[in-house]
Amino acid sequence: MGFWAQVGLQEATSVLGMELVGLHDHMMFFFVLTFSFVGWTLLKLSVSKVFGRFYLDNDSLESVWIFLPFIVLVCLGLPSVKLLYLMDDVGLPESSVKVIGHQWYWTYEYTDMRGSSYSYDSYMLKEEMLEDGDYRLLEVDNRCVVPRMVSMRSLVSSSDVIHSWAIPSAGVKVDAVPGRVNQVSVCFLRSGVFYGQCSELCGVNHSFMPICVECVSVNSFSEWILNNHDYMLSKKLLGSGWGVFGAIFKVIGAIFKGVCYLVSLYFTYLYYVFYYMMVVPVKYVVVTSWSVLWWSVKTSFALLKWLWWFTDSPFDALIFAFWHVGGIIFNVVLFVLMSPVKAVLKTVKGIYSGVVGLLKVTLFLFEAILFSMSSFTSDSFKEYVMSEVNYNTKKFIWNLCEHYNFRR
Ligand SMILES: [Cu+2]
Repeated sequence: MGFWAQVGLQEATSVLGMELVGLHDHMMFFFVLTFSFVGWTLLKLSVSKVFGRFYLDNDSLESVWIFLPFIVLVCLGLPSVKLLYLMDDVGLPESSVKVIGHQWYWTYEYTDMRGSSYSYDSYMLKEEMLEDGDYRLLEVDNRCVVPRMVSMRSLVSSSDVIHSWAIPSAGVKVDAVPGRVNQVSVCFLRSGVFYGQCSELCGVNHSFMPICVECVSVNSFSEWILNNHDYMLSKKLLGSGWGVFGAIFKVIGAIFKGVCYLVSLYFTYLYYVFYYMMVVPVKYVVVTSWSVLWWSVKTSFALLKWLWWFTDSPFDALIFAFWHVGGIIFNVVLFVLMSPVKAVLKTVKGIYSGVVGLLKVTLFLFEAILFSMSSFTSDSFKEYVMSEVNYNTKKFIWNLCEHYNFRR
Protein backbone atom coordinates (compact mmCIF):
# COMPACT_ATOMS: atom_id res chain seq x y z
CA MET A 1 0.00 0.00 0.00
CA GLY A 2 0.97 3.61 -0.36
CA PHE A 3 2.44 5.61 2.52
CA TRP A 4 2.44 9.26 3.49
CA ALA A 5 4.92 11.39 1.50
CA GLN A 6 5.85 8.44 -0.66
CA VAL A 7 7.96 9.16 -3.76
CA GLY A 8 7.59 6.80 -6.73
CA LEU A 9 5.45 3.72 -7.04
CA GLN A 10 4.49 1.25 -4.33
CA GLU A 11 6.82 -1.64 -3.67
CA ALA A 12 6.00 -4.33 -6.21
CA THR A 13 4.33 -7.52 -4.98
CA SER A 14 4.05 -9.41 -8.26
CA VAL A 15 6.25 -10.10 -11.27
CA LEU A 16 4.24 -7.67 -13.38
CA GLY A 17 4.44 -5.12 -10.60
CA MET A 18 8.24 -5.41 -10.65
CA GLU A 19 8.27 -5.01 -14.41
CA LEU A 20 6.05 -1.94 -14.10
CA VAL A 21 8.38 -0.36 -11.54
CA GLY A 22 11.26 -1.19 -13.90
CA LEU A 23 9.43 0.49 -16.79
CA HIS A 24 8.76 3.54 -14.63
CA ASP A 25 12.46 3.86 -13.71
CA HIS A 26 13.48 3.30 -17.33
CA MET A 27 11.11 6.06 -18.49
CA MET A 28 12.26 8.39 -15.73
CA PHE A 29 15.85 7.95 -16.94
CA PHE A 30 14.93 9.25 -20.40
CA PHE A 31 12.66 11.90 -18.88
CA VAL A 32 15.40 13.35 -16.67
CA LEU A 33 17.98 13.07 -19.47
CA THR A 34 15.79 14.88 -22.01
CA PHE A 35 14.60 17.60 -19.65
CA SER A 36 18.03 18.39 -18.29
CA PHE A 37 19.52 18.54 -21.80
CA VAL A 38 16.73 20.75 -23.20
CA GLY A 39 16.73 22.94 -20.08
CA TRP A 40 20.47 23.40 -20.22
CA THR A 41 20.34 24.27 -23.96
CA LEU A 42 17.50 26.80 -23.45
CA LEU A 43 19.33 28.41 -20.57
CA LYS A 44 22.58 28.59 -22.51
CA LEU A 45 20.80 29.99 -25.59
CA SER A 46 19.12 32.74 -23.58
CA VAL A 47 22.26 33.68 -21.69
CA SER A 48 24.99 33.42 -24.33
CA LYS A 49 24.98 35.44 -27.56
CA VAL A 50 27.35 33.14 -29.47
CA PHE A 51 26.11 29.72 -28.32
CA GLY A 52 23.56 29.32 -31.11
CA ARG A 53 25.48 30.90 -33.98
CA PHE A 54 25.77 27.61 -35.98
CA TYR A 55 22.20 26.39 -35.30
CA LEU A 56 20.48 27.96 -38.33
CA ASP A 57 20.42 25.87 -41.57
CA ASN A 58 22.63 23.22 -40.00
CA ASP A 59 21.71 20.06 -41.94
CA SER A 60 23.69 17.56 -39.89
CA LEU A 61 22.28 18.95 -36.64
CA GLU A 62 18.75 18.71 -38.06
CA SER A 63 19.35 15.04 -38.95
CA VAL A 64 20.50 14.43 -35.39
CA TRP A 65 17.44 16.02 -33.83
CA ILE A 66 15.17 14.00 -36.06
CA PHE A 67 16.81 10.59 -35.45
CA LEU A 68 17.68 10.95 -31.77
CA PRO A 69 14.06 11.48 -30.60
CA PHE A 70 13.03 8.62 -32.89
CA ILE A 71 15.45 6.26 -31.16
CA VAL A 72 14.35 7.52 -27.74
CA LEU A 73 10.70 6.89 -28.68
CA VAL A 74 11.53 3.32 -29.79
CA CYS A 75 13.36 2.74 -26.47
CA LEU A 76 10.29 3.95 -24.59
CA GLY A 77 7.71 2.21 -26.80
CA LEU A 78 9.14 -1.31 -27.12
CA PRO A 79 9.16 -2.30 -23.44
CA SER A 80 5.85 -0.56 -22.91
CA VAL A 81 4.15 -2.54 -25.69
CA LYS A 82 5.70 -5.77 -24.41
CA LEU A 83 4.40 -5.14 -20.90
CA LEU A 84 0.96 -4.24 -22.25
CA TYR A 85 0.87 -7.62 -24.00
CA LEU A 86 2.16 -9.52 -20.95
CA MET A 87 -0.43 -7.92 -18.69
CA ASP A 88 -3.24 -9.14 -20.95
CA ASP A 89 -1.88 -12.68 -21.15
CA VAL A 90 -3.34 -14.96 -18.48
CA GLY A 91 -1.41 -18.11 -19.44
CA LEU A 92 -2.46 -21.36 -17.78
CA PRO A 93 -3.99 -20.50 -14.41
CA GLU A 94 -4.31 -23.18 -11.71
CA SER A 95 -7.37 -21.75 -10.08
CA SER A 96 -9.82 -18.90 -10.59
CA VAL A 97 -11.50 -16.41 -8.35
CA LYS A 98 -14.57 -14.60 -9.59
CA VAL A 99 -14.75 -11.00 -8.49
CA ILE A 100 -18.12 -9.31 -8.75
CA GLY A 101 -18.52 -5.62 -8.04
CA HIS A 102 -21.68 -4.33 -6.37
CA GLN A 103 -22.81 -0.94 -5.13
CA TRP A 104 -20.81 -0.83 -2.82
CA TYR A 105 -19.02 -4.02 -1.93
CA TRP A 106 -17.20 -6.88 -3.65
CA THR A 107 -18.18 -10.54 -3.90
CA TYR A 108 -15.53 -13.25 -4.23
CA GLU A 109 -16.45 -16.67 -5.58
CA TYR A 110 -14.39 -19.85 -5.84
CA THR A 111 -16.11 -22.39 -8.09
CA ASP A 112 -13.60 -24.62 -9.79
CA MET A 113 -13.75 -27.59 -7.43
CA ARG A 114 -16.33 -30.38 -7.80
CA GLY A 115 -19.16 -28.10 -8.91
CA SER A 116 -19.59 -26.50 -5.53
CA SER A 117 -19.61 -22.76 -5.32
CA TYR A 118 -18.16 -20.94 -2.36
CA SER A 119 -18.80 -17.24 -2.34
CA TYR A 120 -18.86 -14.44 0.18
CA ASP A 121 -19.21 -10.67 0.32
CA SER A 122 -16.43 -8.32 1.29
CA TYR A 123 -17.49 -5.08 3.00
CA MET A 124 -15.32 -2.30 4.33
CA LEU A 125 -14.89 -2.23 8.12
CA LYS A 126 -16.34 0.82 9.87
CA GLU A 127 -14.02 2.99 11.89
CA GLU A 128 -15.37 1.75 15.22
CA MET A 129 -14.75 -1.86 14.16
CA LEU A 130 -11.06 -1.33 13.48
CA GLU A 131 -8.45 -2.93 15.69
CA ASP A 132 -4.95 -1.65 16.39
CA GLY A 133 -2.83 -1.69 13.27
CA ASP A 134 -5.78 -1.86 10.87
CA TYR A 135 -5.90 0.65 8.06
CA ARG A 136 -8.85 3.06 7.95
CA LEU A 137 -11.00 2.81 4.78
CA LEU A 138 -8.91 -0.13 3.55
CA GLU A 139 -9.70 -3.01 5.91
CA VAL A 140 -12.56 -5.39 5.00
CA ASP A 141 -14.50 -8.06 6.89
CA ASN A 142 -13.75 -10.91 4.44
CA ARG A 143 -10.59 -10.72 2.37
CA CYS A 144 -10.01 -12.20 -1.06
CA VAL A 145 -7.66 -15.13 -0.47
CA VAL A 146 -5.05 -16.19 -3.03
CA PRO A 147 -2.09 -18.56 -2.83
CA ARG A 148 1.48 -17.31 -2.99
CA MET A 149 3.49 -17.92 -6.19
CA VAL A 150 0.72 -19.79 -7.98
CA SER A 151 -0.71 -18.53 -11.25
CA MET A 152 -4.25 -17.47 -10.34
CA ARG A 153 -6.86 -15.89 -12.54
CA SER A 154 -9.35 -13.26 -11.51
CA LEU A 155 -12.57 -13.09 -13.51
CA VAL A 156 -13.94 -9.64 -12.92
CA SER A 157 -17.49 -8.56 -13.56
CA SER A 158 -20.16 -6.33 -12.09
CA SER A 159 -23.82 -6.66 -11.19
CA ASP A 160 -24.84 -3.02 -11.43
CA VAL A 161 -22.56 -0.21 -12.63
CA ILE A 162 -18.93 -0.15 -13.77
CA HIS A 163 -16.42 -0.67 -10.95
CA SER A 164 -12.72 -1.34 -11.19
CA TRP A 165 -10.82 -3.97 -9.22
CA ALA A 166 -7.33 -2.65 -8.54
CA ILE A 167 -4.28 -3.63 -6.51
CA PRO A 168 -1.62 -1.04 -7.40
CA SER A 169 1.31 -2.90 -5.83
CA ALA A 170 0.60 -5.96 -8.00
CA GLY A 171 0.05 -3.95 -11.16
CA VAL A 172 -3.59 -5.08 -11.34
CA LYS A 173 -6.44 -2.87 -12.50
CA VAL A 174 -9.41 -4.39 -14.29
CA ASP A 175 -12.73 -2.78 -15.06
CA ALA A 176 -15.74 -4.64 -13.69
CA VAL A 177 -18.27 -4.09 -16.45
CA PRO A 178 -21.85 -5.41 -16.10
CA GLY A 179 -22.55 -8.12 -18.70
CA ARG A 180 -18.90 -8.68 -19.47
CA VAL A 181 -16.21 -10.80 -17.82
CA ASN A 182 -12.67 -9.44 -17.81
CA GLN A 183 -9.79 -11.59 -16.72
CA VAL A 184 -6.43 -10.82 -15.21
CA SER A 185 -3.53 -12.91 -14.02
CA VAL A 186 -2.71 -12.67 -10.31
CA CYS A 187 0.55 -14.11 -9.03
CA PHE A 188 1.94 -12.64 -5.81
CA LEU A 189 5.62 -12.98 -4.97
CA ARG A 190 5.18 -13.19 -1.21
CA SER A 191 2.58 -13.75 1.46
CA GLY A 192 0.89 -10.75 2.97
CA VAL A 193 -2.11 -8.45 2.81
CA PHE A 194 -2.37 -6.12 -0.14
CA TYR A 195 -4.76 -3.23 -0.52
CA GLY A 196 -6.48 -1.46 -3.35
CA GLN A 197 -9.56 0.65 -3.94
CA CYS A 198 -12.37 0.69 -6.47
CA SER A 199 -10.95 2.71 -9.34
CA GLU A 200 -14.01 3.62 -11.35
CA LEU A 201 -16.47 6.18 -10.02
CA CYS A 202 -19.52 4.06 -9.16
CA GLY A 203 -21.71 6.12 -6.87
CA VAL A 204 -21.80 7.78 -3.45
CA ASN A 205 -19.92 5.02 -1.62
CA HIS A 206 -17.27 4.56 -4.32
CA SER A 207 -14.54 5.45 -1.82
CA PHE A 208 -15.81 2.90 0.69
CA MET A 209 -15.48 -0.38 -1.19
CA PRO A 210 -11.81 -1.24 -0.77
CA ILE A 211 -10.12 -4.34 -2.14
CA CYS A 212 -8.14 -6.37 0.35
CA VAL A 213 -6.25 -9.42 -0.86
CA GLU A 214 -4.67 -11.85 1.55
CA CYS A 215 -1.91 -13.91 0.03
CA VAL A 216 -1.17 -17.13 1.93
CA SER A 217 1.02 -20.19 1.45
CA VAL A 218 -0.19 -22.90 -0.94
CA ASN A 219 -0.87 -25.34 1.90
CA SER A 220 -3.00 -22.85 3.82
CA PHE A 221 -4.87 -21.88 0.67
CA SER A 222 -5.65 -25.45 -0.37
CA GLU A 223 -6.75 -26.36 3.15
CA TRP A 224 -8.98 -23.29 3.35
CA ILE A 225 -10.59 -23.79 -0.06
CA LEU A 226 -11.10 -27.56 0.35
CA ASN A 227 -12.71 -27.18 3.79
CA ASN A 228 -15.03 -24.49 2.47
CA HIS A 229 -15.97 -26.58 -0.54
CA ASP A 230 -16.63 -29.68 1.55
CA TYR A 231 -18.82 -27.61 3.82
CA MET A 232 -20.74 -26.17 0.87
CA LEU A 233 -21.15 -29.61 -0.74
CA SER A 234 -22.54 -31.16 2.45
CA LYS A 235 -24.91 -28.20 2.82
CA LYS A 236 -26.00 -28.53 -0.80
CA LEU A 237 -26.84 -32.23 -0.45
CA LEU A 238 -28.58 -32.19 2.93
CA GLY A 239 -29.53 -28.55 3.29
CA SER A 240 -32.66 -26.53 2.53
CA GLY A 241 -34.76 -28.19 5.27
CA TRP A 242 -35.48 -31.43 3.36
CA GLY A 243 -32.97 -33.57 5.21
CA VAL A 244 -32.71 -37.19 4.08
CA PHE A 245 -35.78 -36.92 1.79
CA GLY A 246 -34.10 -34.09 -0.05
CA ALA A 247 -31.07 -36.27 -0.60
CA ILE A 248 -33.26 -39.19 -1.85
CA PHE A 249 -35.12 -36.86 -4.23
CA LYS A 250 -31.79 -35.57 -5.51
CA VAL A 251 -30.57 -39.13 -6.13
CA ILE A 252 -33.82 -40.08 -7.94
CA GLY A 253 -33.55 -36.90 -10.00
CA ALA A 254 -29.97 -37.76 -10.94
CA ILE A 255 -30.98 -41.31 -12.01
CA PHE A 256 -33.87 -39.90 -14.11
CA LYS A 257 -31.49 -37.43 -15.73
CA GLY A 258 -29.06 -40.26 -16.54
CA VAL A 259 -31.83 -42.40 -18.13
CA CYS A 260 -32.99 -39.41 -20.22
CA TYR A 261 -29.44 -38.89 -21.42
CA LEU A 262 -29.09 -42.58 -22.42
CA VAL A 263 -32.41 -42.49 -24.33
CA SER A 264 -31.34 -39.36 -26.19
CA LEU A 265 -28.03 -41.09 -27.04
CA TYR A 266 -29.98 -44.07 -28.44
CA PHE A 267 -32.10 -41.83 -30.67
CA THR A 268 -28.99 -40.06 -31.92
CA TYR A 269 -27.56 -43.47 -32.79
CA LEU A 270 -30.72 -44.42 -34.72
CA TYR A 271 -30.63 -41.13 -36.61
CA TYR A 272 -27.05 -41.64 -37.72
CA VAL A 273 -27.74 -45.25 -38.76
CA PHE A 274 -30.66 -44.06 -40.91
CA TYR A 275 -28.63 -41.20 -42.39
CA TYR A 276 -25.53 -43.17 -43.34
CA MET A 277 -27.24 -46.45 -44.33
CA MET A 278 -30.16 -45.01 -46.31
CA VAL A 279 -29.89 -41.34 -47.21
CA VAL A 280 -26.23 -41.14 -48.18
CA PRO A 281 -26.10 -44.26 -50.49
CA VAL A 282 -29.34 -43.31 -52.26
CA LYS A 283 -28.17 -39.75 -52.74
CA TYR A 284 -24.80 -40.92 -54.12
CA VAL A 285 -26.35 -43.40 -56.57
CA VAL A 286 -28.92 -40.93 -57.86
CA VAL A 287 -26.42 -38.09 -58.33
CA THR A 288 -23.79 -40.30 -60.01
CA SER A 289 -26.19 -42.04 -62.38
CA TRP A 290 -27.77 -38.72 -63.34
CA SER A 291 -24.41 -37.17 -64.28
CA VAL A 292 -23.35 -40.30 -66.24
CA LEU A 293 -26.68 -40.23 -68.12
CA TRP A 294 -26.37 -36.53 -68.84
CA TRP A 295 -22.81 -36.97 -70.19
CA SER A 296 -23.85 -39.85 -72.50
CA VAL A 297 -26.80 -37.89 -73.86
CA LYS A 298 -24.63 -34.85 -74.48
CA THR A 299 -21.89 -36.85 -76.20
CA SER A 300 -24.34 -38.82 -78.40
CA PHE A 301 -26.08 -35.63 -79.41
CA ALA A 302 -22.76 -34.02 -80.37
CA LEU A 303 -21.76 -37.13 -82.35
CA LEU A 304 -25.11 -37.17 -84.19
CA LYS A 305 -24.73 -33.49 -84.99
CA TRP A 306 -21.25 -34.15 -86.38
CA LEU A 307 -22.52 -37.11 -88.48
CA TRP A 308 -25.26 -34.94 -89.96
CA TRP A 309 -22.65 -32.29 -90.70
CA PHE A 310 -20.42 -35.03 -92.29
CA THR A 311 -23.19 -36.05 -94.70
CA ASP A 312 -23.71 -32.41 -95.59
CA SER A 313 -20.05 -31.33 -96.05
CA PRO A 314 -17.64 -34.16 -95.29
CA PHE A 315 -14.49 -32.09 -95.88
CA ASP A 316 -15.27 -29.43 -93.22
CA ALA A 317 -16.43 -32.02 -90.73
CA LEU A 318 -13.24 -34.04 -91.22
CA ILE A 319 -11.10 -30.96 -90.69
CA PHE A 320 -13.04 -30.13 -87.50
CA ALA A 321 -12.67 -33.72 -86.26
CA PHE A 322 -8.96 -33.63 -87.05
CA TRP A 323 -8.51 -30.41 -85.02
CA HIS A 324 -10.68 -31.66 -82.19
CA VAL A 325 -8.91 -35.03 -81.78
CA GLY A 326 -5.57 -33.31 -82.46
CA GLY A 327 -6.31 -30.87 -79.61
CA ILE A 328 -6.90 -33.72 -77.18
CA ILE A 329 -3.65 -35.45 -78.26
CA PHE A 330 -1.80 -32.12 -78.05
CA ASN A 331 -3.03 -31.59 -74.47
CA VAL A 332 -1.86 -35.05 -73.45
CA VAL A 333 1.59 -34.51 -75.04
CA LEU A 334 1.82 -31.07 -73.45
CA PHE A 335 1.01 -32.59 -70.05
CA VAL A 336 3.74 -35.22 -70.48
CA LEU A 337 6.31 -32.67 -71.68
CA MET A 338 5.44 -29.95 -69.16
CA SER A 339 5.37 -32.15 -66.06
CA PRO A 340 9.17 -32.03 -65.53
CA VAL A 341 9.15 -28.24 -66.04
CA LYS A 342 6.39 -27.95 -63.48
CA ALA A 343 8.38 -30.13 -61.10
CA VAL A 344 11.40 -27.83 -61.53
CA LEU A 345 9.19 -24.81 -60.86
CA LYS A 346 7.87 -26.48 -57.72
CA THR A 347 11.42 -27.18 -56.55
CA VAL A 348 12.35 -23.54 -57.12
CA LYS A 349 9.28 -22.52 -55.15
CA GLY A 350 10.30 -24.89 -52.36
CA ILE A 351 13.78 -23.40 -52.23
CA TYR A 352 12.24 -19.93 -52.19
CA SER A 353 9.99 -20.77 -49.25
CA GLY A 354 12.98 -22.34 -47.51
CA VAL A 355 14.93 -19.11 -47.86
CA VAL A 356 11.93 -17.11 -46.65
CA GLY A 357 11.62 -19.49 -43.69
CA LEU A 358 15.29 -18.94 -42.87
CA LEU A 359 14.74 -15.18 -43.01
CA LYS A 360 11.73 -15.57 -40.74
CA VAL A 361 13.82 -17.54 -38.26
CA THR A 362 16.43 -14.77 -38.32
CA LEU A 363 13.70 -12.22 -37.70
CA PHE A 364 12.38 -14.34 -34.85
CA LEU A 365 15.85 -14.48 -33.31
CA PHE A 366 16.15 -10.71 -33.65
CA GLU A 367 12.78 -10.31 -31.96
CA ALA A 368 13.87 -12.68 -29.20
CA ILE A 369 16.95 -10.55 -28.59
CA LEU A 370 14.80 -7.42 -28.45
CA PHE A 371 12.44 -9.25 -26.11
CA SER A 372 15.18 -10.18 -23.69
CA MET A 373 16.59 -6.66 -23.88
CA SER A 374 13.31 -5.06 -22.91
CA SER A 375 12.77 -6.94 -19.62
CA PHE A 376 13.61 -5.16 -16.37
CA THR A 377 14.11 -8.15 -14.11
CA SER A 378 17.23 -10.30 -14.09
CA ASP A 379 17.41 -13.85 -15.42
CA SER A 380 18.19 -15.26 -11.98
CA PHE A 381 15.02 -13.63 -10.62
CA LYS A 382 12.98 -15.14 -13.46
CA GLU A 383 14.50 -18.54 -12.77
CA TYR A 384 13.63 -18.20 -9.10
CA VAL A 385 10.03 -17.23 -9.93
CA MET A 386 9.64 -20.08 -12.40
CA SER A 387 10.97 -22.71 -10.00
CA GLU A 388 8.82 -21.39 -7.13
CA VAL A 389 5.69 -21.30 -9.31
CA ASN A 390 6.39 -24.82 -10.56
CA TYR A 391 6.95 -26.13 -7.05
CA ASN A 392 3.86 -24.42 -5.61
CA THR A 393 1.66 -25.52 -8.51
CA LYS A 394 2.71 -29.14 -8.00
CA LYS A 395 2.07 -28.79 -4.27
CA PHE A 396 -1.39 -27.34 -4.93
CA ILE A 397 -2.36 -30.14 -7.31
CA TRP A 398 -0.88 -32.71 -4.92
CA ASN A 399 -2.98 -31.33 -2.06
CA LEU A 400 -6.16 -31.49 -4.15
CA CYS A 401 -5.47 -35.05 -5.37
CA GLU A 402 -4.63 -36.28 -1.90
CA HIS A 403 -7.77 -34.74 -0.43
CA TYR A 404 -10.15 -36.21 -3.00
CA ASN A 405 -8.47 -39.64 -2.96
CA PHE A 406 -8.77 -39.68 0.79
CA ARG A 407 -12.48 -38.85 0.55
CA ARG A 408 -13.08 -41.82 -1.73
CU1 LIG B 1 -16.34 2.19 -7.46
